[in-house]
Amino acid sequence: MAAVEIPSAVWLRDNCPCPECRHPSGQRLLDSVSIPADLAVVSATHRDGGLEVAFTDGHVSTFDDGWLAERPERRRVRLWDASIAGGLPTERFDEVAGDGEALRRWLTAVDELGFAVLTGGPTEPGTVTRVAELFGYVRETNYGRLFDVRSVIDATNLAYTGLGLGAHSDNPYRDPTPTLQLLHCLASSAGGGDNTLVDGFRAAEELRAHDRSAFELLASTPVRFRYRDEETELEAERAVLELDVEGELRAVRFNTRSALPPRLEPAAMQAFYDAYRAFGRLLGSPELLIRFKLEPGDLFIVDNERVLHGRTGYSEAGERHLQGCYADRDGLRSRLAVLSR
Ligand code: NM2
Ligand code: OGA
Ligand code: ZN
Ligand code: ZN
Repeated sequence: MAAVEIPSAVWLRDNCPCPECRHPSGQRLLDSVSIPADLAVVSATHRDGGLEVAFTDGHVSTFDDGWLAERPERRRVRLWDASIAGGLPTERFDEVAGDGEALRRWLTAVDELGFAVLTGGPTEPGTVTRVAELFGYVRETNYGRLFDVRSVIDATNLAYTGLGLGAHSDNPYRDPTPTLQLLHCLASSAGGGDNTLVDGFRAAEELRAHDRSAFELLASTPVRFRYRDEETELEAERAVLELDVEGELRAVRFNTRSALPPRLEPAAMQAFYDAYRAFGRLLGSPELLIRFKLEPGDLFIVDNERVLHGRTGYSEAGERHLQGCYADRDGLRSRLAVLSR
């Protein structure tokens, strides 16, 4: 008899796989809360690769050894820096649109690196939402189901000017913040307008390693973000660095355009700006940042809670026109998981 460690009786009873306790859909029929605290195991017998357990409530369950040994896998996060520039995660539009394996590779890059590029696509308006629909659902916002990024008169957002934009995440003033952003290039004959990307998690880890108190300050100081125009008023408060229960990075939110003035005590103010400056400098550092020019038909997608994007300024001569949309990461991960089955 192999030695299989028996976890708590309540846990075993709660996770009984028999048809009385589990619906064929995989959902639990048994009410976990109704299991008495004093439930005990009467006997446990190992046979045929499984463990048969009898409980004091009269129920008998059989657990597969392999299932008992399973541990949830941690998601693979691959931090990157400017040295990735020679080999950007890139797929061809036609392949990703037509073939599950190319789509799976593309989505894997987004999942692990927080961004990916698609080249050789059409320059037809609306392509960006078509790409989002390959893996999930478009997240409609006040900017529309998709939005045109080009220079306009009376711009309501700096994105709609020819100005350069430093590394930022979009819509930190929204709750919840969209977790994915796609940008598709329709025209790029204007001089300038290169795109930039930086791994916010990589920059934050650098800060954690070299200036722990700055890191902790950015993870614990709430920052309010706001966007306002004629028919919209959005506001949300979040730390620049958000950590999960294990202290691992969960999200980075950085957008100097829409951050409201911090209202801190004078001593805290200085420390906050020092930390903010240190992080902002890392986000702009040539060791971490990549820069590339989208050709008409090209597109990139970023995990908007991890990889920050920006652009260099561009001239009014020639044309630069992108279309963007938002989507959610859960849909992408679901599609990736199904493709990986
Ligand atoms: N646009 C491009 O989050 C932001 O305000 C950045 C977003 C206007 C949808 C720009
Ligand atoms: C945006 C943005 C970058 C660009 O629209 O959110 O950051 O390349 N645009 O114009
Ligand atoms: Zn059962
Ligand atoms: Zn943006």
